[in-house]
Amino acid sequence: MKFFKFGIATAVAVTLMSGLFATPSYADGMMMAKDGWARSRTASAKVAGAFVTLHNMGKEDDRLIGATSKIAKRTEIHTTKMTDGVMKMIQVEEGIAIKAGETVQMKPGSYHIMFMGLTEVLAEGKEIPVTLKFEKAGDVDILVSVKKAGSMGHGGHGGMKKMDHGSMKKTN
Ligand SMILES: [Cu+2]
Repeated sequence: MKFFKFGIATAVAVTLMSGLFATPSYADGMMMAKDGWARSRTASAKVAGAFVTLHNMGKEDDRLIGATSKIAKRTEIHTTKMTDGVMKMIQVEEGIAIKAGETVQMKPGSYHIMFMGLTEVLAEGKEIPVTLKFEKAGDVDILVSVKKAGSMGHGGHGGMKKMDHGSMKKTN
């Protein structure tokens, strides 16, 4: 229903906005997903993370509630949390909230799409189709580009976090 109501405005907005980004954008209704990427993995890898930037162009808050893909047995939405000095990945059961007009950027060390039980090799240069499921916007199909292992995204912007391991001091 939303699609018909906002269809033309959305199409115009997407056309205008898509020119601003170097990589393709995908829009369905009021949710835009762009810059989907993942690190390449070796053939023996069982899991992999993927990252995408979500922009809610609508007037209503929305929520990413799940994802599906054909390259893994299960696709989950995860976040990374520091617990007792250990980085742990946790499935976000409640999904990721994207408020009206706001942007959420998934990145290493934070929110990510997790492929569990890979059935395909994530080789550099591959484009992986993933369907994102939103509470209100419904299904949004995206393509995740597989980049060289160790890649932190577009020249490191957004993904780079200060790692202080080198300067850590033991006090005891
Ligand atoms: Cu994960």
